[in-house]
Parts: sequence; C-alpha cells; structure tokens
Amino acid sequence: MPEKKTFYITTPIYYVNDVPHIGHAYTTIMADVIKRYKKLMGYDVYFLTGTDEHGQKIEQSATSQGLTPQALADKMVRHFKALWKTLNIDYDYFIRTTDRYHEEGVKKIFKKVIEKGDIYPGDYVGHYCVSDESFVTDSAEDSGDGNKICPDCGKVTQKVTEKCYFFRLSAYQDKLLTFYQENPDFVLPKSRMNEVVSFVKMGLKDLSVTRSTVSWGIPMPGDKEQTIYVWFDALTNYITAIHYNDEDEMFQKYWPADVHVMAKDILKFHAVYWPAFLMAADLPIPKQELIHGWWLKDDRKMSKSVGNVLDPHVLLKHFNPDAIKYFLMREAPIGADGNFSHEGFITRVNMDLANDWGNLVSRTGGMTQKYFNQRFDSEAVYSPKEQTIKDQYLELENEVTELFDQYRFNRGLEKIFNYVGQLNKYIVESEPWILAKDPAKRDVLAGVLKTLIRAILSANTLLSPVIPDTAEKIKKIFNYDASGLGWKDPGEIFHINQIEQLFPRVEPKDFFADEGADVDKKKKKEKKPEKEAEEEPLPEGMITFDDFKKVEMVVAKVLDAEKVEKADKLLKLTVDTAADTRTLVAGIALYYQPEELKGKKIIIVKNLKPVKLRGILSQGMILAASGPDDRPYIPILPEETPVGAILK
Ligand code: ME8
Repeated sequence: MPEKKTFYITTPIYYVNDVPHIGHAYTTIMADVIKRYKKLMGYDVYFLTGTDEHGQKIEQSATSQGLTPQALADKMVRHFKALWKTLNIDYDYFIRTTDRYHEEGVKKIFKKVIEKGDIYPGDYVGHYCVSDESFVTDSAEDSGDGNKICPDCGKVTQKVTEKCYFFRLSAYQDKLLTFYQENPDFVLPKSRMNEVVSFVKMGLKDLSVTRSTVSWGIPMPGDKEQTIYVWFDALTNYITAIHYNDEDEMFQKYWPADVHVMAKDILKFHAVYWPAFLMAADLPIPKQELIHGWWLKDDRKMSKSVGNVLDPHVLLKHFNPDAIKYFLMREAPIGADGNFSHEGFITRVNMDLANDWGNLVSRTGGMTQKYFNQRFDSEAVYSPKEQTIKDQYLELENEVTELFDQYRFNRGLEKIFNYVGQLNKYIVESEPWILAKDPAKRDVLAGVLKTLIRAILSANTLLSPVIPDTAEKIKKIFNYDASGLGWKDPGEIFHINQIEQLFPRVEPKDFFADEGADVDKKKKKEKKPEKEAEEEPLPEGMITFDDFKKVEMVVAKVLDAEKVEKADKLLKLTVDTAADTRTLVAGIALYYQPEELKGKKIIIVKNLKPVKLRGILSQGMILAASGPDDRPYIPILPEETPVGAILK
C-alpha cells in the first residue's frame, strides 16, 4: 500500500494567564475541523495544541493571584484540556512549554543559532508590551507619561534597560523577501501576505532574544544571567513536540508543518521571526500559515476590561458542542472578523441545525418507521427526481471539497445547507403522506424514502468534520457504519434505530431568561430604564411589544386538506411549519375547497393551546381576515416565502 500523505497542523499555544474564551475555542475548533477533513481525504494527520507558560505576562499574573507561575500554569492547563474534551477536539498532542524535553529542544536550536553567529550580546533600551510579550519601537505613540502605547493591543508599555542578546534579524530581510516571493501562498489570505511583505520591506532591526530582568523562562545556554525570550521559546514548540531533540523519524515525517492556524494578532511572530529563526538553524520553513479574523462580541473586540469576553460554557449549558462548531465555521469567512451575538447564534442554530437538518433526519427516519415499520418490504421505484437528487449531491461534493481545501468553510457549509433545503423541498413535493395512503404506490414511497436516506447519509459525511458528534448519531439512526465520501448506497434494507432529537430548538426567551444575568450584564443595565417606562400603566387597548411577541406566527405550507366528515364548516389541514408537520382544523369549508389550499403558503399561530374539534386535535390556528357574515379571507403568501419564517 502506498504511504499516506502526511499533514501536520498546529494551533497557537495559548497563554495560561487566564481561562480560554470563545476566540481560543475558534482557532482550536478550526484546526480540529481541518484535521477531520484531511483525515476524510485520506491523510495521516498530526494535530498539535498546547500552552505557552513562560514569560513576564505569566509571572505577573501569577504574582497578582498569589500563586507561583508553575501553579498558575498547572491550574489553567486543566481548564484548557477540559474545554477541548467537552468540545470533542481530536488533538494528537498537548505541549506545555514547561515540559523538560521542550526546554531541551529550545536550548538546542538556540545553540545552533549561536554557532551560526547570528546571536550576539548587547543592551536593550526601549519599550516592552507585557501583554503581547513584544518589543515596541520608538515610533509608537506616546502615552504621555514617558511610555508608549502598544500599536497592537493599545496597552501602555514598560520602559526596559537591560543587557541581552540580539538575534541578527536584519540579516534575514532579503532572504525572507525572496522566500515570500517564491512562496506567495505562505500566508493565507493574500491580504495578510501583503501586510507581511510590506512590514519586512520597511526594514528589520535585530531582535532581542533574551531577557535579564525576567526569571520565569528557559535559561540561556552559556549565560546564566539570561532567560530566553518567550516568543523564541514558544515558537519552537512546533518542532519540539515532534521530537526535534532527536530529529527522529517522527520529526522527519511531519516537519515542515503543513499549516499553523492563528489570528492576525500574532502574524508578525509567525511569518517574520519564525521563518528567520528556522533559516538561521538550517531547518525547513512551514508550508502555510492560515490567519483567521477576530471574533468580536456585539461588534466590539472581546476584552476583559470591556467585560465582553464570551465564555463557551455559557453556550454549552444550552447547546451541544456541534452547534458551537457549526456557528463559528458557518458565520465568518476566513480572514474576516466575525461578530458574535447571542441572538445571531440562536437564530442560526435553530434555523439550520434544528429546523433544516435535524428535521430532515427525524422526518425521514420517522416516516420510514411509520410507513415501513423500520424495514422496507417492497421494491423501490425511482423517478427522474431521484436521479437529480443524486446528481446534485455529486456536484455538491465537488464544490464543497474544493472550498474546504481552501479553508473556505463558511461557503462550503452554505452550499451543503442549500442542498439540505432542496431535500426538504423534495419531501414536500413528493408528498410521502399521500403516497402512504395508496397501497399501489408503496414502491414509489420506498423510492422516495430510500433516496432521502441516501442523500442524508451522503451529506452527513460532508458535514462530519464540522459536526462530528451529530454525524455519528445520524449514522447510528440509519444503522450505517462506513466512512468516506461519495453517494451512499447502503444496500436495499434499512433498519432505523431509535431517532433522537439532534438539535433541540432553544427559544431565545428561555436562553436569556436563564443566562441573561451573565451573558450580557451591560445590556441588562441599559435595558433598565426601558423596563421602568414599561411599568407605567398602558393606555386602554394597547399592548406592549413583549405582549405581541407572545404570539408565535409562522409561515406554513399546506400539504394536505380534506373535509371533516359530518361537519359542513370544517376543513382538516396538514401543514409543514419547517419545525414539524401538524394538523389544524379550521372553520373555512363553506368558502374554500381543499384543492384550492393544497401547496399554498399561509400564516398560522403556532403556540395556541391545542384543542380537539370533532375528535381531531387542532394544533394551532390559521390566520384569516374575517369579512361580513364571518366569511374568512386567507392571506396566501408568495411561493418563494420560506416555510417556518417568523412573522414579527
Ligand atoms: O498569543 N478571535 O497566546 P494567546 C479569534 N501565546 N481568535 C482569538 C481571539 C478572538 N477574539 N482571541 C484569541 C498567544 N484568539 C501566544 C501564542 S504561539 C507560538 C504563541 C486566538 O493566548 C487566536 O488564535 O494570546 C490568537 O492568535 C490566539 O488565540 C492568541 O492566544
């Protein structure tokens, strides 16, 4: 068998000054999605994540918490590992920069660069940003008290005067520019590559790579007074984790890395310093760096001081990890910033995952159980429609793999969900509930349901890198065990297992009622005056917007309509609300024929308490204008109105 192609992917190693938030989760989820996708494409993948534990920032944080830096790191590592476990992140190795072998590896590469003659002693007099662990140039804006404002994070810098050792970064300016020219896709997206090139063209100064005033770091080989600069230490994790110390088979197999994933804040360190260090150590340079955007919360950069840092656990209380993964991958194009709002999150998850995907699976499984008692007992007959569903899938698979290969997950997912929409439409158009009434059409019904099961299982594989837990559940429902892409043909007999609800719908009001206090304290505060105003007595006959919102009105499609026996005025309607199929009984039979309404999009009140009319349970109410003599006029919506759309 030919050897599998390898793929080595990394996340940044995160600082242990605090617990992880949604931004850290985003990078790690993205790397996990890429790993699962590459595995699906047949690669031997190695996925590294971990923690960055040395340096002044951690030292200061530990002191302020009354802990040793090591104790703080040990505590925070537990938080990171626990979150990755909850989110089902399939990493292969978790590196900590306080691990012995890492320290040895850092010393090894440092010595190599000394031997090359690229490290020399000197004095650093200038500014330092502790938050970014970064040296800030004199050209940065003054803070007014003799310090500078860090151009990257906006925090006030520290003045530093110390003996140190410099790395001859200036000597690598031309080599780096040549490297970028020869590898124009080294940084993705292109706009970030251009930024790097401009930065290097502006001129590179030698870089201080040791600190004499910071003790929490790896001692410099050959000078006990110095510790190695935390970025030199941290970047080296990408090689020490895969056995740079021995340069054994593992190192030969996976280095250079295929992709380092990160946000734009640490681009300079990865795309300028790291390749220069590697060049100095005569080591190959990683193939690519994937730079994603910044997650903002309510349009503002997440920061502890603003108090808008989003804790993934708040979401995990109500939603499963796949919902979070889907939202993060679906919402922001690679490279662009994404805005996180709880409303946007809940809407996206309810619409795509609960309504479209979850319902498609449960309706198909449910109908198969109901009409075939879990086993198909007849031959299947297929129409050209079924061939179209298959062809559309094969085209979709080509398009999606092309997009996923370019890490354009949002576009790929958009396409998959367009296809899911087509499948839901196919159910409505094929009318399995009508076919089920006619024993002569049993083979046609079998054809429709088998096509749906095949399409679901096929699309499920495409979705599996992003929502892996759900993908496993779906395979279990349909008793299907194989993996791999392609149109699924799981034989003639399907056995449907217990159907569990994949994505329970979470109503925003329930989420906010439960989480309101900690999701957005600021918002709550702002809302207070409004609430007081509301408490003034309402003018007679007026309702508040909150009163109005209690009525859930949605667009429903009439699937079937028939007269109710021995009740002249009543019609029984079967409607599709996107979330479910339900029965309504309406007093409209004197004015509307069943045929007139079939296939029409109407408005229904969804949350009206169900009542029994002539022995039939009516689950909601049709909206109609009432003319003289109570003649109803039903508003019929344009064909393109989406089923399930909310009226508000
Ligand atoms: O920089 N949106 O660690 P760090 C998107 N230790 N991604 C975000 C984010 C947000 N709001 N906030 C954080 C360090 N991230 C160094 C790295 S690597 C050799 C050393 C993600 O804990 C994103 O990947 O500050 C960003 O680059 C990283 O966390 C910074 O993590």
